[in-house]
Amino acid sequence: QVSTTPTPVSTVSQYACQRRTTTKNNNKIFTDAFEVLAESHELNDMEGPCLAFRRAASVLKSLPWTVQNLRVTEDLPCLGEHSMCVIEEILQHGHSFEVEKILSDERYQILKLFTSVFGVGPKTAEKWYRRGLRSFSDVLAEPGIRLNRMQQSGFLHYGDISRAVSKAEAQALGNIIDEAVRAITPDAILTLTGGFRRGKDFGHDVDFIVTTPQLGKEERLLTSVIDRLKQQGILLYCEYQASTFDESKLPSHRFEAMDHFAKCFLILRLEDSQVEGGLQTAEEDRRGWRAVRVDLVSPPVDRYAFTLLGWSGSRQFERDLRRFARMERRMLLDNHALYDKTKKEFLAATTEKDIFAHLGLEYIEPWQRNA
Ligand code: DCP
Ligand code: MG
Repeated sequence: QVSTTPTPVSTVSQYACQRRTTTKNNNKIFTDAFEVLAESHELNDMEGPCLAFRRAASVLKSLPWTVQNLRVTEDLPCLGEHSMCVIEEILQHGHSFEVEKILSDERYQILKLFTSVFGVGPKTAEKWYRRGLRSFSDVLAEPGIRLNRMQQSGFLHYGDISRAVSKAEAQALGNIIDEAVRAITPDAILTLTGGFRRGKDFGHDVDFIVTTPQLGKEERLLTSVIDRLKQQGILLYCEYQASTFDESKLPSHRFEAMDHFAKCFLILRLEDSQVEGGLQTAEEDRRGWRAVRVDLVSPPVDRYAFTLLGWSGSRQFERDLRRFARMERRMLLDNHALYDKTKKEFLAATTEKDIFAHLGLEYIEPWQRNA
């Protein structure tokens, strides 16, 4: 029996936006290892190696088959020497010693623990670690530390919001937001985005886009929705950021920079009775509710397609869309706009398909963007 590769590896693109990646991952054993390596480099502020491992993981996620020997990986893009060594270790021993070492490293474990709190990023985690703090009780007992409002809510609702949100819970939240939005603007547009739009069964939060068909009418929408959720007594936390969107500005080069549309980061109270099939755990069942992280973003309707594409993810898919636009098309793409540097003009779009067409890319469905 000759072992052949079902898909010719030479046809795999280096850009995630030219690959179709569903939630079915045939190479989880390798991609989990790469993600640990990426995270470890991220926590050590080493952006280059971090991105290299993220790209390697993303390529393997797109394969409709499982890597069974090192030879097939030689022709795949984005797999450097280091990644190949990790694959070889896993093929030989079933796990990678380098990854095991990171996972058992105290500093890695503590930084992961601290950054798992809503509002705590790598910088803060590092600061706490350097002060000698090693647990949540250390942090909460340390006299010199002043938690901001986001971090206070992060600790307060830690158990709830560190547990995954199910599809049924996302659906229930969709109904709540829909009711609130429609009470304010009956013809408003509400779209579920983020991981759930890509067909994921679980997420760390629920992301929605809200806007109005009439340009400019969206400006007051988000604050009205927030007021209504507050009146209903289900707003446990809210950070609202007003729009700083300037349509004359060129799309941003930096991926990690957030977009400038009005948005809010919320923690909402979700009642057991609102979820089909009920809440997840015994504790929540007893209590009758759980806390959930929800993000709302509100672009003007003429930017809806860019926002939808930008917030649907995955992060790796978004990174590569922008990299592809810049490197292959001399265009700048972000959540606000697409700009052609050769023609020196903005390219309008009303649907995601328009944006793919402007970029000369085959359309990739949301559930194929799990890169
Ligand atoms: N996003 C972005 N830039 C940021 C943050 C997010 O472009 N600085 C986009 C990409 C994400 C999407 O928004 O896919 C939603 O962000 P999440 O962090 O909620 O990611 P997901 O929804 O994909 O994952 P999860 O299931 O963990 O919520
Ligand atoms: Mg999300």
